[in-house]
Amino acid sequence: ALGSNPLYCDCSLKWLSEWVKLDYVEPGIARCAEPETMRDKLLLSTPASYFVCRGRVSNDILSKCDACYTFPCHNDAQCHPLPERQYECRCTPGYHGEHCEYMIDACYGNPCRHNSTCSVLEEGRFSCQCIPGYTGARCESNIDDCAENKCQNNGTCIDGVEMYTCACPAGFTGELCESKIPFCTDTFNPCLNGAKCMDHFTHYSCECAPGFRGDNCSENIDDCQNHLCQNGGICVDGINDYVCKCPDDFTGKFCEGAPMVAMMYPQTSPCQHHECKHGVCFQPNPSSADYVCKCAPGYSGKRCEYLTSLSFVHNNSFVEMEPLRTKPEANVTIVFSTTQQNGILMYDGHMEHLAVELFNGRIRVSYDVGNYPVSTMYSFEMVSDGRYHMVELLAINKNFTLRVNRGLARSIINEGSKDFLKLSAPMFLGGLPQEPGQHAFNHWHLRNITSFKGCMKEVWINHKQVDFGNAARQQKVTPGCALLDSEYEGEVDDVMQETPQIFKQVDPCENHKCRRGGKCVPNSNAKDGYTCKCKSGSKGRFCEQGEDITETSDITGLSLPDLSFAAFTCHIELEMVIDW
Ligand SMILES: [Ca+2]
Ligand SMILES: [Ca+2]
Repeated sequence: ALGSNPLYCDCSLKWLSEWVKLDYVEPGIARCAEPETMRDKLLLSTPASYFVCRGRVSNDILSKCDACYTFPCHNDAQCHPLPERQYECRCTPGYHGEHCEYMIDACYGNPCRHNSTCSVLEEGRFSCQCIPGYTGARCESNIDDCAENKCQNNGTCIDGVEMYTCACPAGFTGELCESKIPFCTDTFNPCLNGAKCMDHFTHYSCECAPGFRGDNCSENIDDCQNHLCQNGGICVDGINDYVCKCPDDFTGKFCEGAPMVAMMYPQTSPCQHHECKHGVCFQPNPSSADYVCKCAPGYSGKRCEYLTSLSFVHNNSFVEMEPLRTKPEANVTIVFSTTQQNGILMYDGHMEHLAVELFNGRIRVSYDVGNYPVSTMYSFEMVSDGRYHMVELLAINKNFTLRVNRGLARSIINEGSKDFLKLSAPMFLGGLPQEPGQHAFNHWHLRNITSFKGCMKEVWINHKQVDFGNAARQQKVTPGCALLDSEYEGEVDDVMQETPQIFKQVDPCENHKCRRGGKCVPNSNAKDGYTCKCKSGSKGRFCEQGEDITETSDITGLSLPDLSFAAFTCHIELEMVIDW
């Protein structure tokens, strides 16, 4: 209805007023809302003469029905009304803009950069009034605020607009890079799970607690990867450990204790109270009281109580042992397997040292009892083929002897006034912790400080097999050689039964035919695999020609005693190789 509209009762509504009164079309609620003088007056009862214009009518009212009424277009532009009280200005040549208010001149489209203001100078010319921070004819240049910057600690200045910022080098922060990031303090220690945070000035690193890994040691290593849970036991990962959740009545750490045992065998069954520490009890003959322990990978001994094989699985794996005893001699034998070309096998010392590592697939030894310069040697044998190799190391005073795969022994002598290697630092196998590792690397004791990656099947130190269970520290190692065993299964079986057998090499001088005291010298190019070095007065392939001389008994053939390495070295002439 008409009455519900707010009516603007200006002077042009006289017709409406009259029309309403004529036929009572609108019963009476239609009233004026505007202008103020007419407010609330009823259309029906207000005399028609009130709805007549008095004085000048404002443009607002006049333009209500004609958007162009007020001539909004400038510079002689034509105005065209559009629906909904809109309009359009059609500019005369030379002008532009919504209302044709701008001249098309040298500043058209603003040639000045960076929001600066363009001013027309004369025909075809203009000038730019730059906003602060810019310069140049078109304000195109950002003024170099870095000319006198105050960035500290080698921070890089980045130019801005009337300002600059400093890009800080690693380890620094602050507007001017004035503050050192306080690594490893309470406010900045991202290392998790009990890891040790280390401040390296420009960055930090985390030395994870056993069982964790990741940059910030956030990841709990899945210890169930090679679990030993049996009989359907479910492995539950822990921290550097796991537990087996056994089904039914199975018992034992690995659920190896079957409920059947109790039923099948009398209470006296030896496996009821077995003493297998890291293994499973096995009764070969049910009628007998004997039992054997079937050891978990890496463990050996009658009760599987010794941890004798270890896999080094990470490039910072290592095992820490007590310092190597070097008097009267130090004798270390390592049986290992790896496919890596480089890696630390063992290290002991600080300045004086014994370092043994893999370097480009060979064994490298660095030996320094304190007599400058250091003595080094490399094995002839290549050992990074994934097969098992034995390296025997013998340090007697200044002499160091290396033998690989029971082949030829070779020695170096660290000649000088110092008599023997005095060691007080822990001996490390397979790798080194960060700090001694860096020291050894910086002093060229090692060519590479990455850990040995592979398996040490057996380690003997001074004629005693190493039980890694007694190691002072183990980092990122796992029991056994499981990873390698799957790859070289048959071979490993041989090794497990008769370790020395696989190292047996045919010695070319065994049963040699050198006569008249001639010395047998292995020579792979010779027909017999050796040549005879004849004593003066004799000659020939086997020194068989010449004057009759008495053969001496001390130059017999080289039979290799298997057990004593020391004895072995006495029997052959050591080839001295000094590696400068
Ligand atoms: Ca600037
Ligand atoms: Ca875990």
